[in-house]
Amino acid sequence: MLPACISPELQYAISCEVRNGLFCEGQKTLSPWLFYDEEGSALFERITELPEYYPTRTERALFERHGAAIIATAAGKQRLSVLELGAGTATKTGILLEDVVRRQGSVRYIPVDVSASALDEARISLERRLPGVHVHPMVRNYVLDPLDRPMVDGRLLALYIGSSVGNFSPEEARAILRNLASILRPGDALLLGTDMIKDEETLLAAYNDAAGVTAEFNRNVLRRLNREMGADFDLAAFRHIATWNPHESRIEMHLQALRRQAIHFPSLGTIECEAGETLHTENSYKFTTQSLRDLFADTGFRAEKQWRDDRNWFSVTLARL
Ligand code: AVJ
Repeated sequence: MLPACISPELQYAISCEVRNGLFCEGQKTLSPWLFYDEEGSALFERITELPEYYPTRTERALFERHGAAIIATAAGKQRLSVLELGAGTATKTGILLEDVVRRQGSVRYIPVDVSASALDEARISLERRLPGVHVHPMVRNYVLDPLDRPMVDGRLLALYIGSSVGNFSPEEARAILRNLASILRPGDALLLGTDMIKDEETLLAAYNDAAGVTAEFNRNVLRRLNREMGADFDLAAFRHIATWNPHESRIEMHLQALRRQAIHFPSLGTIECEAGETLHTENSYKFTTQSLRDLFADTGFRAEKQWRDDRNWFSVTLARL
């Protein structure tokens, strides 16, 4: 493996996460944005194609069926530019951008993501497939570095889809939407995609796939810390766990130490993990009609129109200030 080539800013952000999350008393945690290095982004793409992982295909079907209506509602009689938080490879977004191009001939698209490799893929594939789409990627952690309003004419449509908001606690989600609200102007819109609470078996299967891709995705964060911080995690000494926490309405992913072990970080020191102790690597919050309503109400948005599949598994809401 080649030595990591990452910016000093990224190196510093990763180091802060490790210091705060692993060199602490109590539950050890790592933030989910750490999953998305080049390998992690590729593993996530594989997750979206798994039979058990219903969110991506359910949301895609909503875009295929209602994309024209979603874009017509967002645009009114104005021209649209599109900003996307956590765009990744923007595979589903292409469906909506195609609807925008059909209406207005071309569109300025600003995808924001922590993964430069995912954004490269987004730009290359979108510009090849949809010549009217002009892509201006921004490599950025939208939580650590709040957004500025991009230079656009006409209305801005902010996409926050794929239930990415589910990675954040109710308080953090509110902070993110308030920050987004601060860069929107009257007439602009937010399209929020949220995974809904459903039977536990379906939820658990989506994060415990039979092929073990989610387990690899989860463990990849350790490989990243080995590569980018020179840590010495033994990946085989941790197992993937996903559980449903009904009190918090969230799936939790953890990495559980199979034996007592010490992990060394050359720049930070050594941590100890007891046998059975877990590193909490992700929360994926699931929503109800009411919790979604509260989220909008608390952040100054008003839901204008909502699209759901017939099982009510996923919902896409267009909201304005
Ligand atoms: C990208 C945050 C929406 O929570 O379902 C998929 C990430 N983690 N499988 C999700 C994920 C494990 C995903 N989000």
